Amino acid sequence: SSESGGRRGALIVLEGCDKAGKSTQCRLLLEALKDAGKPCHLFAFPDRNTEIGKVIDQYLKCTKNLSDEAIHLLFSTNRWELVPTIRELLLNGESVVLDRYAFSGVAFSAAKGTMDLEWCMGPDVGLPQPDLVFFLNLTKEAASKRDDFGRERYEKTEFQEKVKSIFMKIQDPAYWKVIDADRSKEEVQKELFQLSLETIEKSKNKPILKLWD
Ligand code: Z5A
Ligand code: MG
Repeated sequence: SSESGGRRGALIVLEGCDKAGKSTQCRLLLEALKDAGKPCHLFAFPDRNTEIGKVIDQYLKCTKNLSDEAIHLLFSTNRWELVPTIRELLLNGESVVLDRYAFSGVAFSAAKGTMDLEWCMGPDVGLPQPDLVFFLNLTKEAASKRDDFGRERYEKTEFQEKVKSIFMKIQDPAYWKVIDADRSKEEVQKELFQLSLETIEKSKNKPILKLWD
């Protein structure tokens, strides 16, 4: 658009271990970017508000059962339904912060052991590729101490360890940054904010690439 001078916003994703502080940091990052005069928007996956998101919510709360393949495809569809919105914002010069993305989709499904890694990546091939992924890394001891751990379907320590090993396998150094999340909220926030500002600057004139293409 004329307002952004043809420059696009950055796509910044927060991924990581369960209870690592992704949602907390997403909110803090959005506030800090806005205060710095950077237009930005926040979305979370799963987006539990759409029709598909409501089914995902029931699955996670164990009030509904679905086959491993079916829930995997719904998580992916739940991302694709937001792609036009995300692309439009980026092209208008607004940055987009995402609380989880396709990496969670692959890691949680592949950790079940019933679907191979390549099959799991398939449905998300071609999504907008992030300019930066923060992987919030938390030790399992620290994770189990955080509030709310263990309430939903996947929140078991052993399963979470498998998930983490798959995150490590699918990381791409082109945009992946591991962050020590076992620090205070403020310390983590400072690091994410600085790195995000640099990425917003660097991404301005780059095309939006396709994930895993
Ligand atoms: N899932 C999937 O299978 N496939 C997919 O494609 C996608 C997701 C997208 C629900 O996701 C589940 O869906 C998830 C993956 C699966 N299953 N698991 N596990 P979700 O994103 O809705 O999950 P959640 O319930 O929001 O939990 P979370 O995201 O793992 O938590 P978080 O966002 O990382 O943490 P938080 O809510 O910001 O913080 C947790 C607590 O720790 C809270 O009390 C904070 O105040 C506290 N906290 C935060 N930071 C700190 C620090 N630095 N120190 C101390 N305490 C802190
Ligand atoms: Mg969260």
